[in-house]
Amino acid sequence: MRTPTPLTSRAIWIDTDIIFNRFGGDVDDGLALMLALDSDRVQVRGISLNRDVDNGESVTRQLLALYGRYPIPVVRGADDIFASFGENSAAVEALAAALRRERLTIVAIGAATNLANLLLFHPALAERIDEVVFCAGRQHGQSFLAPGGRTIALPDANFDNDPASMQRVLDAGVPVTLAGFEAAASITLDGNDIDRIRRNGRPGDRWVARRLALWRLIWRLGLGLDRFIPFDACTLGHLLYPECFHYLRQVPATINRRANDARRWKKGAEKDYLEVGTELPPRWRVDYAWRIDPCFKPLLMNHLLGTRQ
Ligand SMILES: [Ca+2]
Repeated sequence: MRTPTPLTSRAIWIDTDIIFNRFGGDVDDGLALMLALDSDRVQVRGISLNRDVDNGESVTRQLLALYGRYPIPVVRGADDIFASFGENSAAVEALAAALRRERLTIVAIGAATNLANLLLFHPALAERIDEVVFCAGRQHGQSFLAPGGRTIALPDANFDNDPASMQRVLDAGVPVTLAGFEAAASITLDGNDIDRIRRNGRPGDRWVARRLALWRLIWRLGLGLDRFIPFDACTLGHLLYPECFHYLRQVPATINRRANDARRWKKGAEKDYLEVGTELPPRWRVDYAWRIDPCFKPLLMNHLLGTRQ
């Protein structure tokens, strides 16, 4: 039986490489999950995991126990995203079953490995996907520099970790929105935001604030910034508050290869870049989010504090 949903609610599936509880691991998947759980604009039909799925499952269940409002299945996918294309998984089969029940929007905030496997084993289900939104991609020639921080180019991690799978998803002709670094860099969370969560009073809030404070410390040490960009939460935000986002619609997208600007994170003199630009050959066409207006930040904070409207 389906869960009753408000008329305005959109059925989504989240595919994530959540870490959240490990020092040195990005907290943004956890923030994206908190945002999704608190919003009435989406109903999360399932969460599939990729990369270090043991820890991912444990911390996802922890967050669901603290902030979930309805039951959500959590299923394990590719543990080793670098070598798992062609392997079926519980995640692939659960997502396939969910797509047979209803059309879904997929929020892909990890590598595209699970989605590529879905389309390999169940290619006919591509047409049941309304949209995939990825935290990935850039405008042609951009480097990922955090505004105000040291000039250290950050990686396009979800693309860099499994470019072939991203390519397979794009080749399948599924409608794709890229809401990655450039858009997310409009928004940061700072010490005041973390303090608000710490003082918020729900059972998990102090733990969440501690995780965010440690992640902020890593940004201070690494990039010289006392705040951080909540990437994946912004990717999810595109579905909730598109009115706060600016887009290039149906812009040509392709993969280009050139000198590797993020060698701290990915080996090799050269690497592939997933790029959009009106001047590029239209190998694919995607919607590309490039800026988020300030209206999104208080909305995001309201959801993280559980004061949703
Ligand atoms: Ca992620």
